[in-house]
Amino acid sequence: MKIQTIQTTPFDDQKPGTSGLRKKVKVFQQPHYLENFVQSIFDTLLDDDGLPSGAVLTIGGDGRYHNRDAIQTIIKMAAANGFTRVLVGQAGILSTPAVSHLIRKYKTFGGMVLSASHNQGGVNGDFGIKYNISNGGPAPEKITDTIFAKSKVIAIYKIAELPKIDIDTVGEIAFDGVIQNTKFVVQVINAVDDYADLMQTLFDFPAIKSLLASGFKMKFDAMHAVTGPYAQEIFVNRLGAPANSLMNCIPSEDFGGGHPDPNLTYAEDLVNIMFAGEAALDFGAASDGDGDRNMILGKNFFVTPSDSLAVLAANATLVPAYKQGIAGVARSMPTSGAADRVAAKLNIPCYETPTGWKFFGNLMDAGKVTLCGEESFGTSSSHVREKDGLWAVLFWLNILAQKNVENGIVSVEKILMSHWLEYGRNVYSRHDYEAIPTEAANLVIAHIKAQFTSLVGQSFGTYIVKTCDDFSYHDPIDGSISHNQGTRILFEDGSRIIFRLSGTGTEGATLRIYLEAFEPDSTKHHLDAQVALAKMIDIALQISQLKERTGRLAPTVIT
Ligand code: G16
Repeated sequence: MKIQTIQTTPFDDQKPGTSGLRKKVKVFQQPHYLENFVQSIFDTLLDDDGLPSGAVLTIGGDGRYHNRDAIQTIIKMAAANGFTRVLVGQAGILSTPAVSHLIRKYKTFGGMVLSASHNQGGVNGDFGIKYNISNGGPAPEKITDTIFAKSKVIAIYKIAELPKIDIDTVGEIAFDGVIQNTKFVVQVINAVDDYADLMQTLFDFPAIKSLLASGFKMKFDAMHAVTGPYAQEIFVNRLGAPANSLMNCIPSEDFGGGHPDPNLTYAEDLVNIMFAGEAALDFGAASDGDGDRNMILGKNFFVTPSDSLAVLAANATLVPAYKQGIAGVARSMPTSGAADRVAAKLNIPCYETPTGWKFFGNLMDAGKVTLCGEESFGTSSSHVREKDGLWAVLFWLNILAQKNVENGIVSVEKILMSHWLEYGRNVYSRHDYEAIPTEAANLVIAHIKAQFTSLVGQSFGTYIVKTCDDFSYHDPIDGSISHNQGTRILFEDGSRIIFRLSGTGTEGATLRIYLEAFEPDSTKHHLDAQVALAKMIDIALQISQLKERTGRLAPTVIT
């Protein structure tokens, strides 16, 4: 195998965001753009102790436009940079949690995930790339900072001269290695089986199978994205759900022209099915582009991701994998405190981390937490080191199956109502203002911060501001500190308003407002969150002057 060393010049915009590098496809298609970033990753890995002999790299993506081309390039660069084997998902497809599982199961050195997650795909859409370390989780900030630093000074990249590789046929293709008498092997693996097997070890498949056979009706929406084949194997082939329990399950390069973000706005078709009054089904769920997010719906009922985490934690012992109990829970700072209440009752720790799954890795590796969750539709456990959409769906089905056996038909809504009766309700909503000019968004944040001192002690109706700050996280395991992780207005009664700029968008800035108020009174638990939070929403707009400063009169997405 011949290795080419190609001269290149740096791009100045390769700073990884909340989850890897995400840009428009057209940006990634510029000559050397992808190669520079991949080489910067490899240079970062080679910096430490170098690659161990026999290092294997897992590669897979969500099947979006540019996935196949990028995979061919990464395979050749992996060969040139000292990997001896790559594991590639068939057709280049692997969900993010499946990559995490494969890294862990086959002890590969790391993995490349090609995805812009919930962002739109297609030739005019987004592409992304993320490196995962040997624990299966996203590279921590220490590594992503180094990758960015390398990308700013890169002068060459290395790429092997290899023919176009067939990634559609399961099997192995061996090439002569860089060093004499060695081989470089491309191993194309079935994308679904290992992951489906893992799920079967965690959950009570016979109980879920009985539930689905009992007339309980569900619909899973893969949003034309990566989980389609996984859902077919798990729900239909292994759990016996009828084929019409699935929708949009054939992955497409542009996600059917849609936005593969499982929320109340972009999963509209599923939402219409689940909010069809009497005709609505018992259970609905959706996942995103790369399969790590999940949305859970009951009959005419939406479960916020924050509540979902709390319900999973409270009911974990109903699931075989967690029947001995959970070690602890972690949630991102903007996620509601519902899980904290469960943790307190279970007498287990609850950690508050910045937004981004990478912050959970250390806690899970140290055995401090079992379940983690984020308000951004992410929930998972230490079975992998990523959030896991289908895992969350199966967890809910397992809980429902178990409660049905014990009590007859128990709806998702009933589970939430009993949960709130026991713990109180952390009423929660997130308002997103997408694609606003970056400068205007920065000015809104600066305007809020300028009021940090004057706001303290101010009353807004019955709400009195207790403190304002920028959230910082001190990692209890490695001691690292992450600053500027969200601007918080905290009220005397525990209510919160948080402002944060998204780290995953590719167009202008997305400003997120997170709103939370605690409601102990069960006669008010049925209230719509927008109604219950109306005063908080007013306060957020008043403090931020968002309408005046951006000209936006309403959020793009409300969850
Ligand atoms: C990514 C991260 C999540 C994080 C989310 C926040 O999600 O993996 O851990 O919560 O971004 O996004 P933002 O910075 O836009 O608020 P995903 O599903 O896009 O990989």
